[in-house]
Amino acid sequence: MDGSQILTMIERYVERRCETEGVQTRWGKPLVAYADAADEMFLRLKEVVSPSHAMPADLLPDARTVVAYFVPFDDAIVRSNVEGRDASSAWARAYVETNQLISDLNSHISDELRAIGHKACITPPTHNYSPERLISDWSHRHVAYIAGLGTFGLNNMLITERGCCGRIGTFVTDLVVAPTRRPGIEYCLHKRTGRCGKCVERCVNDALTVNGFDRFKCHEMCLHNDALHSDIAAATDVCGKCLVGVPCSSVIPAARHSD
Ligand code: B12
Ligand code: SF4
Ligand code: SF4
Repeated sequence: MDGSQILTMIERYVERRCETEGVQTRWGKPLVAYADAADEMFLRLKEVVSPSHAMPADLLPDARTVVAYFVPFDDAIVRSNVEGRDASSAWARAYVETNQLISDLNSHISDELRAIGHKACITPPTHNYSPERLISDWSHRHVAYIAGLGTFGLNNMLITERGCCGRIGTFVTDLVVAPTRRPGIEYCLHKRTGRCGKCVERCVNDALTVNGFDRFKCHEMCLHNDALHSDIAAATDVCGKCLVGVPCSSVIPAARHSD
């Protein structure tokens, strides 16, 4: 199995899920990127994220490749969350249904790899973090950054070729796949040109500023929406106002000529 076959498998799985009865969320075409499990940048996560951040070999002793994919939300879901302070119900549902999609897709990939004599270690899309520190020992977006899936925005999100409104899945395998080249530019306009900052203007709970991010204030807002959308599922701890209605929501933002 090579990289293009993994991409096809992920694309087909997402397409099928869009056609599944009872599933309301619609997704765009996923993106996939591959990192060499021995890439030295993984070691930097012990400083950048936390000393207890796992290495690929902690998850799978004979790890060779870390696969990261991004499943973008359909534009209608993104638009639904632009107005107001509360998260839209379509955004909350997309969170729940995409988490389920990623869990199921990872299990499917793991089975497919096992069938051809390979192994995969899969981790859940979220809720794998310390509730006191609000930091995970397997940060999907940092792992996805190393794999070349995108670059970090001022809003903290990984911005991909299809923007940042969507969710990230990762898994570690003993299959050897050629690594993806990391983007040569910053996708975030603020980082590239010093301008924009629309995400900061849109933050609804003073959690995001140009100088930093208060994860506890952000969590407070996510818990507010969790209570609001409890009819959808047990965990709908979302917000995402700093991801929608901004230039990097669904594309790599283009700089103006004057920038
Ligand atoms: C804990 C957590 C939360 C907490 C804490 C947030 C946080 N920023 O850590 C709370 C509950 C508040 C939260 C909120 C949200 N979350 Co959340 N969350 C996570 C979780 C479980 C772990 C994140 C983590 O440990 N980060 C590590 C810390 C240290 O990093 P950080 O705070 O992101 O800050 C780093 C970046 O700014 C980065 N950085 C900036 N520039 C650069 C440049 C370089 C070169 C490098 C290397 C790094 C770098 O460095 C900072 C420090 O390391 C992940 C799932 C997972 N297991 O990965 C999802 C995840 C990060 N969340 C996600 C989302 C979408 C959200 C929300 C929009 C809620 C929603 N769904 O509506 C908000 C957005 C908040 C925000 N603006 O950051 C997505 C992000 C998708 C994407 N495109 O990036 C993830 C990846 C889930 C998923 N599977 O897709 N989340
Ligand atoms: S809204 Fe602008 S400043 Fe914020 S992450 Fe997107 S491009 Fe960067
Ligand atoms: S998710 Fe909401 S509270 Fe958190 S930083 Fe973005 S806008 Fe602010």
